[in-house]
Amino acid sequence: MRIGITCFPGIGGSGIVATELGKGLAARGHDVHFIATDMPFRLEDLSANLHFHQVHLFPYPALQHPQYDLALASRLAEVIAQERLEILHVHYAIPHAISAYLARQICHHPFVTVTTLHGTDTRLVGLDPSYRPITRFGLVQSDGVTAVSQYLAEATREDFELDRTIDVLTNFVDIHRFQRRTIPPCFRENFAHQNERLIVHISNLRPVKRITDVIRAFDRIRRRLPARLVVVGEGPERVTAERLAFELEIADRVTFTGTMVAVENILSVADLFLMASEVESFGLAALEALACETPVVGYRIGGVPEVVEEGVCGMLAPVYDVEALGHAAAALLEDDDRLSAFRAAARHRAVERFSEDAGIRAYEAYYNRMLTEVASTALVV
Ligand code: GMT
Repeated sequence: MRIGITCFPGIGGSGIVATELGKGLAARGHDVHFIATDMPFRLEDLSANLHFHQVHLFPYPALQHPQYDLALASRLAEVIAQERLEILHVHYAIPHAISAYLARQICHHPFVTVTTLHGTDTRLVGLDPSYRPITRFGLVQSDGVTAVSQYLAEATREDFELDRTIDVLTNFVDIHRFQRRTIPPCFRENFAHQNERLIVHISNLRPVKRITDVIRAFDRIRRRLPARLVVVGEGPERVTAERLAFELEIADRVTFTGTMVAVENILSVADLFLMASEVESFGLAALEALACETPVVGYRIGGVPEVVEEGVCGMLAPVYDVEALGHAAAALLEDDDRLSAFRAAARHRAVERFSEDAGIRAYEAYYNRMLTEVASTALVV
């Protein structure tokens, strides 16, 4: 198949999923074209059937704001016609589903559009009154709409009063890259002593991740057992979180690393992955942790219970209950037998339910289904 993929290229779950999908499809012989403003993060290499087409924004003072959606639509129409793409798969409904719609109006070459919802696109940004009508329109116009969890599919249908189908195609993880590796002991010693539990949090440190709850929960954990916390990622809440660690007099026990590209290394030496998101349609970082045999403790929200099997490979607490979050984590870390059972179950869950191979095959099947359905609708019309 000849497939176009559009995503936000920066570090973020939706871009990572889109990139891994594109790489996997290319490895299976499909001709894949990324169309984005920059080379997506994690798209390290291009090849004979893995291409990148840049979207250029023309800044002009009279326009006031860069017209990303329009520039993207123009570029999509060009690339689709030039490469004779059969499928255009956009990740993140807003504005990508609209740009895809516009590209179809411009381009004479027929193609099928697929929009994958990642969460904040329809649950947060797209629901704002300033964007709701256009987001709904984009969802209605897309030939196929998929969501990364059951929760997200149901919530989006409800929020936008849609009677169309939203198929669930869950995120997946590269179980070869994300597995517990043997790492030289000096790496772990950077963050914790041998007798201390090592807790890891990875996110883009946005308000929705409630990083201060992570710090407060860790404060409760370290009162019960020797432990250290590593916070990986960059974002607007970092300064507040650092200040809180200082106020709680635990700054010497918390390391902020900034962005780390090879997160599988820190996950390989971690005892626990701690998160406190108040909204999470899936939780890709949690899945990467599970794949590395690192149990997850977080709030029971959104799609997280679909990823983290409670009481088997992780523990979930009521949202905003920092006390319960800290207690669940500490109780697990205090129990060696339970912790090792959880570790084995974590890897098993990632491999059995969310392997990249199965995930890519699911999208392949979905594209084929869409091509057939759209072709038969065109015949009926
Ligand atoms: O919230 C983020 O970390 C970024 C965001 C994105 O779009 O890049 O993540 C969303 O998509 C990820 C991939 O499908 C999901 O794993 C995250 O749960 C989702 N974030 C939220 O729903 C807040």
